[in-house]
Amino acid sequence: MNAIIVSDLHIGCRYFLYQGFERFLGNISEDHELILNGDIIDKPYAKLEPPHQRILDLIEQISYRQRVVWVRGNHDNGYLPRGFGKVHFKSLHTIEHRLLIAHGDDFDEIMPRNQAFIKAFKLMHDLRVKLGAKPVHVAHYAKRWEAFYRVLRSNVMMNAVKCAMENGYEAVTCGHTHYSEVTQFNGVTYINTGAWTEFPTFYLLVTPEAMTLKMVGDAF
Ligand SMILES: [Mn+2]
Repeated sequence: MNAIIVSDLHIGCRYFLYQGFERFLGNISEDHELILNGDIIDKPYAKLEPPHQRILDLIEQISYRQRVVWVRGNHDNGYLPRGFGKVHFKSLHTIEHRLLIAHGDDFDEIMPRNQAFIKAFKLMHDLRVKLGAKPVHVAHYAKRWEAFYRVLRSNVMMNAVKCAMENGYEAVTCGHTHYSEVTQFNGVTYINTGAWTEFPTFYLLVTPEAMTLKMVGDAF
């Protein structure tokens, strides 16, 4: 079976790269399952600008011609629009025993326990932008805090790998950290598909032979 997996679109967020994503959707083969691995909507039920709403409409249209699975993330948990095409909403997804697909927030022991810090951090970031710094998504800014970011990333990776091992999966893919990477840990392949809020953007291509993290380039 063939599948295309993306995560962390954050539709509705000002940093969502909707133009690139619209081109990307237009190039997806019909014989591929499209898997949206969490944080697809930034804020459920917020009114969307027309170009962002158009992406949701396109996803709905695609669901009538090929299978679309939406794995919930921490931003879109509980987002179940009525009559949203044939989109399947799930909290976890799998491809045979090859790949476990989870957004990654369940593996994150750092962020939920540091809400006060995260709140202060977001506030500092907002103020920076108001004072004239180049606006970027807060996760993009957080990457400058390398030590903190490394702890966050490896925490998600290690718990994801542990879960994959315990349940007999060869590989696991997550989003959540907004940091694309492929690593091997304890014999399990961990693939993070990054986010569509900053360049470059990525998708995971699954074919019967291979799983490949691809950068979205000129082909899209
Ligand atoms: Mn996210």
